[in-house]
Amino acid sequence: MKKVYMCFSTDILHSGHMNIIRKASELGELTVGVLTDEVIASFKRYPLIPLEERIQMYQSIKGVSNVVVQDTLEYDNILNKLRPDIVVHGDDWRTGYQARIREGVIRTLEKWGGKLVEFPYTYTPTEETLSSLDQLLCMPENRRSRLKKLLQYKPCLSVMEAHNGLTGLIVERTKVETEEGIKQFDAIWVSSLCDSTVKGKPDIELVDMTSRIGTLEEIMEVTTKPIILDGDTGGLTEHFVFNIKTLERIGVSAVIIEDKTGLKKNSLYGTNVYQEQETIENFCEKIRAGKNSLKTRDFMIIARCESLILNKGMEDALERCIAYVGAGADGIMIHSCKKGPDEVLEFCRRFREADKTTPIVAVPTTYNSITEEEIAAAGVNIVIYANHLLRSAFPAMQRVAETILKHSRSLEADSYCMPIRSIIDLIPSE
Ligand code: SPV
Ligand code: MG
Repeated sequence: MKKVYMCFSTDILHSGHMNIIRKASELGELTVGVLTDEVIASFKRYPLIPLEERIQMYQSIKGVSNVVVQDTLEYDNILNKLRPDIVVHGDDWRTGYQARIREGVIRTLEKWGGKLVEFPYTYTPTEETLSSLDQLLCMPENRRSRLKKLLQYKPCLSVMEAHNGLTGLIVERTKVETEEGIKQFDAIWVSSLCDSTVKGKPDIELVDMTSRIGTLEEIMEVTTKPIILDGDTGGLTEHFVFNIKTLERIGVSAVIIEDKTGLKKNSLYGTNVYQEQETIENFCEKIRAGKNSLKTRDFMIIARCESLILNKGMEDALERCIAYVGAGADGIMIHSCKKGPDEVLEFCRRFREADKTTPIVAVPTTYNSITEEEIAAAGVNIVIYANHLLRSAFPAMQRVAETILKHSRSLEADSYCMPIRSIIDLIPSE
């Protein structure tokens, strides 16, 4: 009997998968390879059903004789081990990064005269299927836990700011195809700067938590990705412990609080404005109180250190971050408003000498020539693009407003605007 191999990344089986499994099992003894959570997270969303359960799921399907784990996106290792006569796949993987994987399969099979059999991919999910999957993904408990899981499986997460439903949709849906696969943002940053600025308010904790939660709800309504909230200073500890419970309950994954006290101003002012840093002792107390008020292990409190912003030096930054982790912080954010990445890179190197595992967050707004790969190599686990959707929208809107004023009509501005049809199609009707 011929040995047949197929690999799956899906955690939701539909009739298209079942069809192809049935056809594959008719060719011989079928072994199904199940991709690890880590591999799946590297090229699409984090799986809803963990590896162990997916293995059981495939084991119970009629026609599947064996189930094995495939721990790379490429098939070479597993094929060399199993040496199947036939590999089966849908015929929908001939373009983009998948074409490279397909060619690898053909090359490896050639070594022992094996062949690739491709069946037409027959399934088009209905709107209902897609929307029920989205509804599952955005349930608070599913969304909340996903950031911690992603951190386990990806060396560095790419996070983009959103400040309302529309920008949330952009972060949710933007995808680009690269050599490595489909790239998309891993999570959403809800920035205090952007949330304040869109309301025409300064970034001084003037926009209160009720309003910030309104923004979060608006974004959550239309997205599924995990959310990191910029919690400013966290406010009074007595208020922080209440607010954090609300954030956890509604499905936010992490809050980042900064070690400032008094009237908080935006960090990108650097030392141009007066800013008081909180004592290590008081800030640690706030972290401890926050951690004690949590109900789940999913929610992360990330401590943001402003020592480099305030020119307090590297030693101060290191001492503080190590103390914050000691107080229970689930991650640290090191901020800098220098033009180059050197001080952040030095911080990461020295912090990693003392602490190999606590996630480091960086916000490369001013030192923006560094790539995600470079900053990840220094030990950073989360890169936040903190204000780019707002900063790109503002000049576009201003140009249109000026053009209309100048010409006393909108004709000249039309080429700067999205067609009406596209704007209507942007938002699903249900
Ligand atoms: C924000 O986005 O509100 C931040 C990051 O706190 S920064 O503006 O760089 O301080
Ligand atoms: Mg902020």
